[in-house]
Amino acid sequence: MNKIFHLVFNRQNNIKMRKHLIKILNLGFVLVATSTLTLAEKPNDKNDRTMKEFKTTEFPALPYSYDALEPYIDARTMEIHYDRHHRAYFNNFVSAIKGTALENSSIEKIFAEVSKAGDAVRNNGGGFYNHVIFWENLGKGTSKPSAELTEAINKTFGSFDKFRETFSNAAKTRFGSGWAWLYLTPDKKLAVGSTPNQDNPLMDVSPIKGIPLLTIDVWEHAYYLKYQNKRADYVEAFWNVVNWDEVNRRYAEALK
Ligand code: MN3
Repeated sequence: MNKIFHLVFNRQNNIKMRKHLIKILNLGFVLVATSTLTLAEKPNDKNDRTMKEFKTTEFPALPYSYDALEPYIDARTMEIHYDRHHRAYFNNFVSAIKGTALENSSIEKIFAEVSKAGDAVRNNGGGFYNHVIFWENLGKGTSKPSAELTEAINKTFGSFDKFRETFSNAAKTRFGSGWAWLYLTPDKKLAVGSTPNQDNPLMDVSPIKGIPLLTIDVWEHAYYLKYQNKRADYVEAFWNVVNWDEVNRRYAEALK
């Protein structure tokens, strides 16, 4: 089913069609899944669509082809990153929570108490979730920050350029492996920060806390084939392939 999804996706680069398909396919997955990962959906979940994706043992499809983000992110890197690294986190996360009470928990709840769940859940759950956010906030096109997001960015950072510089610095200066984030704090303010390894702002172990809006993976596996040690060049290239439509959607949903 994933393959069909992927094929249709490539032909129909259409957000509405995509959302519709996700709904239909998720229903299908839930019905056919032999052991469903019941990351439960509550009526007031902040990110309904994402939560639905997490209700299945199916590894989520990449929302575009491997070469879609060329030349900024090369096809070989995308293939290895998605099909090996991300898939391994997904499989290990499923194994880590199988047969435990966490199977019946939402991913947000798991992260909110991840310190109790142990390193396998923290590292693989984060590795699974962070990449889903990352793939979705990448894309090629002419999308822009919405008027609401632009206003909030200007208010918080002074200008879009200042925000971009702050976010890029967070990505460039994260020592070792990790992620940089634009996120919405619990008091509904924009903030930029970074996390080590596969941690994210939803986790109780994270010093930065909030709802992720935009992220960049700064593990070497995300850029080494094309950029080698030049993380700064990869971070600069990233701005050419930000899917602002998705960031706008996440922002609007996080504000609710
Ligand atoms: Mn990665």
